[in-house]
Amino acid sequence: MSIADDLLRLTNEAQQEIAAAADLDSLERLRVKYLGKKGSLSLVLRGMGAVPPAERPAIGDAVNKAKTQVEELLATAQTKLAHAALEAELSAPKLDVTLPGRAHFRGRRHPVSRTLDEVVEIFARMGFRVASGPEIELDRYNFELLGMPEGHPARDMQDTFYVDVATLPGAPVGTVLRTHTSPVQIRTMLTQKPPVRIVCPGKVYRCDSDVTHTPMFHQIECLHVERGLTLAHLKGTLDAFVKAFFGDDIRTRLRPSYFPFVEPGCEVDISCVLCRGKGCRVCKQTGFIEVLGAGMVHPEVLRGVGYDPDEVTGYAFGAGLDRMAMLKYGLDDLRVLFENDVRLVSA
Ligand code: FA5
Repeated sequence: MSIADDLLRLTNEAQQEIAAAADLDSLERLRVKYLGKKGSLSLVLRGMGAVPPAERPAIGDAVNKAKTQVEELLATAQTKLAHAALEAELSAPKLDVTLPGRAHFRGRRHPVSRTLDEVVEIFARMGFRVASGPEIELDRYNFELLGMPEGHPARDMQDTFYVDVATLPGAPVGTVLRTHTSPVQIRTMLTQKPPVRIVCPGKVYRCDSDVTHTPMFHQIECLHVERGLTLAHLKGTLDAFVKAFFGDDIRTRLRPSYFPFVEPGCEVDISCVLCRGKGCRVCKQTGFIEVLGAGMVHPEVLRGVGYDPDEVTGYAFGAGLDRMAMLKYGLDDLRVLFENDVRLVSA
């Protein structure tokens, strides 16, 4: 068989295979098969040694023509297949409306921050101003001026963290992490003449840890000193606050209790916000839950800050904001508020 016959056979074969190629990859394999270095058409040239020199130019010419012909066939097929691939991609459905939607997480403020803001707003509407004091407090303000001198048993109920003055140069002896927000009462009254009407929200610290106690927690202190205030003003303010925060059907109950800086003193219970007073596991079937300590400011405390207890009287209370957040948001363990659970801050 002559070289010319070989060329004719090869180009026919290439034409058929290229026409049948289903995709661009198959086409590339055919390009290598016919035009590659070791491809069929290149191999034809290797047989040139046996061709008489006079015929070689004509044969070379024929091989080049065959190569050009195969190249053109490949280029045409490639354009056709690329176009078809693009068409297929464009017409394939891109939007699958049956897929479940992707949730977008939005943040929101921590339950304790929300509770704090809401409580402050309620008191602002009742005419109370916001006061603040340091979290690292003097023993004198945290205990002594509140009727708890050194050795007083009531100090044990608020076992605290004492600051080691050796590691804090300049700190006076008797520096503590405040155990309650009540020292802000003292600081305010020492710098202000009556009438006084303040609330003070903030962090406090105690050596405590169980389902309803954490070593760091938040309180809001309320102090009102003016002429003619009685326990009825305390009860009325508490009622208004609790109803505004938990709902109109929530009742308050005062139980006698002891705090050295008030006389009389009381614990304040509210009807259980979960069972609305019917009795449940959280309120231990009593229908009530304790939320704060309160009382009439002790005459000795008033004297200690330079006020005349015959002129003015006052009421005060300190509520646990974390407990209130726990009740409002239905949490059953106080500690989850401080364990960085992102669900608490996702909307
Ligand atoms: C006091 O701290 C008083 N200073 C309150 C007070 C103010 C009484 C003014 C009279 C006049 P008590 O120790 O009961 O009181 O704490 C008040 C509230 O803080 C409690 O009712 C409770 O809600 C919350 N609380 C106390 N300890 C913790 C704790 N470890 N973790 C979370 N909340 C706490």
